[in-house]
Amino acid sequence: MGAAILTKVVSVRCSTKSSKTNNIKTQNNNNFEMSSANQTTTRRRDHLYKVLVIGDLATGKTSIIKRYVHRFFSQNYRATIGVDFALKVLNWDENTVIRLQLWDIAGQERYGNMTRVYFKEAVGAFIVFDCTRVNTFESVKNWKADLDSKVLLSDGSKIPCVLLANKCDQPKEGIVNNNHQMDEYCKSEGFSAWFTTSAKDNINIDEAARVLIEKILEKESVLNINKDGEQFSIQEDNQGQTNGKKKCSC
Ligand SMILES: Nc1nc2c(ncn2[C@@H]2O[C@H](COP(=O)(O)OP(=O)(O)OP(=O)(O)O)[C@@H](O)[C@H]2O)c(=O)[nH]1
Ligand SMILES: [Mg+2]
Repeated sequence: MGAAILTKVVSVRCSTKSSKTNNIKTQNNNNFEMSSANQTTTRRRDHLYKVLVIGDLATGKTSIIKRYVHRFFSQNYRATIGVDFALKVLNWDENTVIRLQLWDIAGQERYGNMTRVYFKEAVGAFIVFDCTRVNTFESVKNWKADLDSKVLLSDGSKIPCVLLANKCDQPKEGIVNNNHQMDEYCKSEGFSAWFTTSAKDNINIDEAARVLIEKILEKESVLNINKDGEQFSIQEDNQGQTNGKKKCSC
């Protein structure tokens, strides 16, 4: 099995800076106490979030990930087989690093047939359709239902999911042309948000990811993550750290 294995998901590192002049150490019953005067404690937080990218064949899932992670686009179509992985590292704010482990799941997997292993510990998802092909929009409901039936947060709520209407650099077909109808659709189907995107022209991909991360952060207390340690690590096989070309055999 060549899949990257997520072992721990949250890391909190603490560093304490204290003033040399006012820092007094006293010994008390064999314990050292530090003066709290003039100390500032910085909690540095690293989050690793598993995010699924699903949707019909050739809707642009891999292209969106390549654009987001590698700032690269290719017209050539090579269907994903199984699942690929990519890691996007973001300095979210001065104390927070966010690592998005993107699971690029082949459209060939088909909703309903996807193994539950893909969903394990996922905390967010993108569902992608091709706005030039209405049939790929019609599948969105099924992808969403499959997602919601296989993964829930610890409070029983659905994981945040953002809908992407990709290839918006081309003429669009169907209700994606009507913002109001799309808003209503997303509300009724339980999407956190929707965006028209273009991997080709780099439209709205960073924005969509930012909204998904914000929604994940709002749910932080109920995420499906292993919090029994203070460090996380991604164990990968010997092929690099940020872009897995590995196929999950699970
Ligand atoms: N015009 C245009 N073409 C795109 C865009 N995104 C992807 N494509 C093209 O659409 C085709 C399919 O893209 P992929 O990213 O491989 O699609 P996928 O969803 O990963 O496909 P599977 O792995 O088979 O599920 C490729 O030829 C891409 O170049 C886009 O935003 N605009
Ligand atoms: Mg692909």
